[in-house]
Amino acid sequence: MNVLDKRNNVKDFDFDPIYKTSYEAWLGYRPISGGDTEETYRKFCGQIISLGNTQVIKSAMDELKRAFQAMLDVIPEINNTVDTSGAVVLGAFEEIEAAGYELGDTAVQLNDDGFRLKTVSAGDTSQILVIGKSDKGVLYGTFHLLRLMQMEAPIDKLDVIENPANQLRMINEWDNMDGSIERGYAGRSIFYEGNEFTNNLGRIKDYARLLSSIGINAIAINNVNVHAVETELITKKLLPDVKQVADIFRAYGIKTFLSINYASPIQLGNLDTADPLNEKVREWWREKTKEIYDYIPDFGGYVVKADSEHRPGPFTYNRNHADGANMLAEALQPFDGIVFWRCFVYNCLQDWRDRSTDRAKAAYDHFKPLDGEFLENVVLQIKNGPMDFQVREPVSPLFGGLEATNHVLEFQVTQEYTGQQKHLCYLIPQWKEILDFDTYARGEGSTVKKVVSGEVFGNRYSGITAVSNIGRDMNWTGHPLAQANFYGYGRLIWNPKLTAESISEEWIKLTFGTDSEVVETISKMLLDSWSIYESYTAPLGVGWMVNPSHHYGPNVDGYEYSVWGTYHFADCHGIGVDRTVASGTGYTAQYFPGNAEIYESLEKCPDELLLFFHHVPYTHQLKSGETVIQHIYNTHFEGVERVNGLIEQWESLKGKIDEKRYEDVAARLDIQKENAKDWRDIINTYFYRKSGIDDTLARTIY
Ligand code: GCV
Repeated sequence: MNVLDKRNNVKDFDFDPIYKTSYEAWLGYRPISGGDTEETYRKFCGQIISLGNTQVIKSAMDELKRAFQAMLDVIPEINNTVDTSGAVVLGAFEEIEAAGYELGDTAVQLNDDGFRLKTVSAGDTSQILVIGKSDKGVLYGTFHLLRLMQMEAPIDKLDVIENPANQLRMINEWDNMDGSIERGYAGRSIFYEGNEFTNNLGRIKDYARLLSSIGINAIAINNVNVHAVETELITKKLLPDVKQVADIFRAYGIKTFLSINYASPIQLGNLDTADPLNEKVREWWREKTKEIYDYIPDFGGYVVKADSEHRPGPFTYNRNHADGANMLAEALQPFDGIVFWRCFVYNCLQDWRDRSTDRAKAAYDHFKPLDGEFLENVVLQIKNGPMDFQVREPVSPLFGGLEATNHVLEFQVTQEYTGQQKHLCYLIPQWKEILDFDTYARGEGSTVKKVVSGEVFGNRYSGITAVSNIGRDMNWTGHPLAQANFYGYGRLIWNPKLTAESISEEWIKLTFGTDSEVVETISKMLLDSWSIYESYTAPLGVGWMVNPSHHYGPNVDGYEYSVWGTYHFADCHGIGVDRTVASGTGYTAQYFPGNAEIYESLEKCPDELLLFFHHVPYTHQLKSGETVIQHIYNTHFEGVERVNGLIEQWESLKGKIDEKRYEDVAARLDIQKENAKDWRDIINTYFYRKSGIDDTLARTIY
């Protein structure tokens, strides 16, 4: 089938069978392998009893039908009244209880998006109840059930209750309407082309299925850098298209948000100001917001990047971020909408000669003083680290620091600084470290995961968002194994207690099947990959060292003498950024004492962050016993060897993976190897020349 989009001539769905496994990702629904498992499954799958009739429940039903047909070759009967024969029964708590099932205290055990899966048996027949607190819970429960079935888990005595830890579970698209994606590494946008919507509704629906299968419930469909054309997304010209997309996402329990241009009152409203305290500006936003809700009654709200990287914002009018965010929040408030206001605010026109300005301090310096001044429907959006999604950086001190303001954490699934989906870099272990980090905000145990889930401060709105890694490539993510980051992101933010190991195992079984050699090999590759990537790129937490602008590949001084505030300060004696209170920029003081003391101290600072916090001589001895310079040489030589190891592991799976995905991964690993060699040789040579210190193992350095 080859459907060409009428408007933009964009291929919607080029389902050459060769792409089938790549495209279907973890929702491939392979046939069940037979035996007892299949026997048990057949007892349930002949009938779906749907006790609710919302769009979301219909989506759950469609998914079950699709899956049962593919996994068991059964077309289930659909009913909406209860009988006693085998079935999967779908419904919200009240609906299932009203149908006569005994559910005990299920209702109190479920939070808004939670669900319970329960097998009830009577005589020879059994039914599986998929009970949601709401219809969204039913959908999430359905996907959970299908996950268990695809992994061939027993379901004859199920009694599972799942509640998401985070209530806002969001994804941010950085798609532009010209069809490009800022920091996108998987082809062009599925949403836009040629400054119009693509009308690739089938593709967008499949994206919605993938998102809801991992529990995502909110999406911002355009880049936070809102250019001229995208500014018009909130006008009559484009709102009908936005509505069409929002309709698709709604059926999967996902709310649609738009990134907006802070200067819209000037650019769209012909006002001469966007001053947040100007009554005409406020009125303009109220009217505009009302107009959006006329099209999309459950519109989520706005995402705003203001006063950051040349985007307009309240600073132009000598107002602060609370003034700007509150103005929008007030307009959204009658509709229960929220505004995500990003904290990625720093001076991007810094003078590299000025050692007193520290980009890492900026977000906290801007937002901590405003804590408590934001309206309740303002949600500050904070990147996981103080810089910008580096392979290694500390956790942003705003987590724990903000006590009286709703906020979410922002991850980057797209691999801007972690190999751009050419390198294998499974990010779940990194995100787990971040979520497990203890902020000490309310004493020991105030981990980031508890802060962002609202547990520590009791926030009304809280959760996690992330920059998407998908595009129009038939496998969604460019690198077939980068699907694991997309999948893992959703699973982890639903339940941050899941281990990286269990998430990878689940993803592999769903995506490639349950063969133990395949599962073990890919799992090992994934779990090692972040550390491998780190080993051959910027050392010891110093960050960057990438080519300017596109950020791919090594360039040690790429940003050293530039305006962006990202420096390593290497000279012939040493390297690193002194961020101590004692002698540096004072950044360490932004943490609670439990962390501040560790980061401030050269002795206590963990090796992996040493150069983020301290400037040290190349001969400084790490806790590992190596000197800094020898560590640099060793890790960079080892890094390339470890990439060779990845290649060998993958080659051991030849014949066990379908050819298309096998070849796609093999090709990416070759690229990774060549690029890792560049990193190794450029970094080692640079530091050898700077320091004049030989490698103790006398390996080749140029
Ligand atoms: C969308 C980094 C990226 C930019 C991105 C920005 C942001 O600077 O390189 O592409 O812009 O972060 O998060 O706003």
